[in-house]
Amino acid sequence: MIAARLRLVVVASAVCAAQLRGAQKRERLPSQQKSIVLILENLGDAAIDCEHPAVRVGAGRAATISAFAVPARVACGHVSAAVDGDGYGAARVFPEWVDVGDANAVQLELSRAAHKCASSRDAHELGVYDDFEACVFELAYGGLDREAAPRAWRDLWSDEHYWRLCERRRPAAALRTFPSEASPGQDVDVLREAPFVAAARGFLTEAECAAVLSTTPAIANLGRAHVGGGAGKTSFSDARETLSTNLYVDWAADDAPATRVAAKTVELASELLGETIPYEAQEPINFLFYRAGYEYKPHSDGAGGKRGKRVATTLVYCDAPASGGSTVFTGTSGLRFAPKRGDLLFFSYANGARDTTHAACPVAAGNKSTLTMWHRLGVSPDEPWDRFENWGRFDHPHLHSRYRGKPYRERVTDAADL
Ligand SMILES: O=C(O)CCC(=O)C(=O)O
Repeated sequence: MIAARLRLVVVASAVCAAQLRGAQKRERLPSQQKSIVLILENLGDAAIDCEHPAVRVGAGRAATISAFAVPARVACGHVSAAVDGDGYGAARVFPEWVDVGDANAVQLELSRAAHKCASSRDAHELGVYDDFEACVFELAYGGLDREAAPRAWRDLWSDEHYWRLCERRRPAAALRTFPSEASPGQDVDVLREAPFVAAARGFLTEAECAAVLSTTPAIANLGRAHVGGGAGKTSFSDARETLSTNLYVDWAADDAPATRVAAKTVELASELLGETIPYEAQEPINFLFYRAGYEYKPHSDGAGGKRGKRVATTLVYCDAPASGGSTVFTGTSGLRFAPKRGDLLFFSYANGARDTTHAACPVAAGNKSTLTMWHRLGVSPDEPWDRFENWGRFDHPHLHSRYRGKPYRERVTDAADL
């Protein structure tokens, strides 16, 4: 029973926390300290002493977030563990070990609590709270500090609306379905008419995904995802927590797995856009890999309009998460797409970015991966995509390669051709 667990409190008043944050600006933290918000939770049945911050963890105390420099190693009683991650961390102290989680673990714990609160049956059983967030803070880790918890909720989930969109919204149903001409045997589900969003379920087989992914470096070697930083530099993005690598399509190698998959994807995207997207001279395919807790916060991919700019995106999900990790559109009406393995999602912003802000919700369990393609009109091997942006150099070895084969849709005699 949650209520019966023992909790540790590290009490830090807002004033005290603000002073400490100020102090951190002036002084460098000793290397054995981290500037994160740490939640300490005592799951043993006796009080324990924790060092740094020196605190005695008594029975029946509520867990509290401490918003100041915390040790890089938490030691409570005779157990200790390294504190992981940035921003937020949680140490669950058991009598014989400490289970340390990073910001993702805190985010998922907040979500677990929110699910309990959202269920009216549980809420009824668990009692009446001032409001939804108060309920979440009461149930997460058995009770979070009422001053610091709203900040954690805001930082990690934005707000209740976003959490509900990711976690509670019914996945979008097809408004209509039609057979694709570009991909014979493939049905397309239209999920929204304007701006247009559509899904092609089971677009790639496991074998097609495996063939493409065999060309990527080992997941362990993937760098943190980067986004265009403007002014000729590349920057890392806090908004995107994924592993990422680029796949450079060589259009001259028309039988290579990545070329075939790219051609198949571009053909479908052309059909759905109603305009012929050139195969060549596009950006590389961006492969994103998400582990539990990874996400991509709300963003837009482009605004269409001018020649050479992005007009549409396709995402092919080669791994689908067991739970969480939906792709959501956060605009006024909101839309949630819960991918299954091999599905493709298409959305257009040819007529502007309005209502195409989207996000990858945090993966709650399992892994997720996408092959993302951003489609542009008016590019060619002589005028490739990077002529139209100032995002710095991407060393695309095949940027000027040309496709000499038949268009993909003419090559396909049946769905088993790949
Ligand atoms: O992984 C997702 O669900 C969304 C990915 C995305 O938004 C992007 O690659 O631009």
